Amino acid sequence: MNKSDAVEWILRDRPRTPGRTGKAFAPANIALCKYWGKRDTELNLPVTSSLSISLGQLGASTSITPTDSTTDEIWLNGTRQTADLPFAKRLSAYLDLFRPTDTAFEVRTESTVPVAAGLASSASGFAALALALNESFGWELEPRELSILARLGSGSACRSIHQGFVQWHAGSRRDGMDSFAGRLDIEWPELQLGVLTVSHAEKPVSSREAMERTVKTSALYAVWPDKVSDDLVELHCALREKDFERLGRTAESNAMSMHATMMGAWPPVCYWQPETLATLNAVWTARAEGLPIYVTMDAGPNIKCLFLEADREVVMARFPNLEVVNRYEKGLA
Ligand code: 2P0
Repeated sequence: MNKSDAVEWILRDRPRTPGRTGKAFAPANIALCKYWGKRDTELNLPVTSSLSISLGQLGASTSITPTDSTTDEIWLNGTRQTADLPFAKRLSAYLDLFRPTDTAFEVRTESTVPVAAGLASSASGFAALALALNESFGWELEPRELSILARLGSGSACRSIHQGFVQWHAGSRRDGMDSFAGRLDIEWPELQLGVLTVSHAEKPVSSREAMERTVKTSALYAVWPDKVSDDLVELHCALREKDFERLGRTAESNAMSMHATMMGAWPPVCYWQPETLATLNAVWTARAEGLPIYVTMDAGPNIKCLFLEADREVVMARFPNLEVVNRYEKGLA
């Protein structure tokens, strides 16, 4: 099955002509248990389930309007993205899945994720686009179906359809119709998340490529699915019992294990820079001295910290560069 077949199935009884401008917002998300490795690269079907926190008002706002032009007109943060740029190419290719012949789109995306925070990702972008398309075409799809459509753009985008704590169920069907994300019925406003930015440099290897290389060549990948199964059980217990140390330990161990699998690939993938290790050591020292703070990392050199609201002042004093994400209000705190 390819992406077009999946779209045809989901939209089988839905309108196929866009009617009006569709507008939507979707949050960025950070995984506590990572998505790392695909069982189907065409449909972005993961080997394992994953679990994330969505970032409130940090994300992407997208509007989409059908036009009678011959080419898409794509804007990102007020700047026109010409058709040769990777951002425009990837977006237009996604729109090809939905467009009737002779239809182009004007797409305007504003990202409220500060680039400096090192959180920029395709997840909120494709989730916002799927939601905006739903409005423009008048599909009235369920969140589960929207999550599947967002996944076809980028795997982790399926989690950005929801706020709060979100689980992406890996599913086992070859057509991916059971691989979608759902919101967990858990609130934990005291749980805080902040970013320590080590570098803004573009990543040397895309996460897509790194994932594929890891699955194909890393002997360590064989243990990853079992590690994820254990960590998901731990995370669910920690979330249910609001056990911060259990949550932090599991999330940190999960992220470190993911990086270990990619370092074991050939050629090795290492996103860490010298400052990454220095920052990790600073966090580990603070923790050894009694500060409850844990880290998670994605496919890049930057470090995301987990801590509790009660420790916010001490954490900020120790890490003045920490950019705290306020999941319940607009922007960075
Ligand atoms: C995650 N990452 O769970 C993991 C952790 C990066 C490290 O999801 O190829 O951009 O578009 O499905 O979603 C980044 O991968 O990859 C990602 P594609 P995506 O957040």
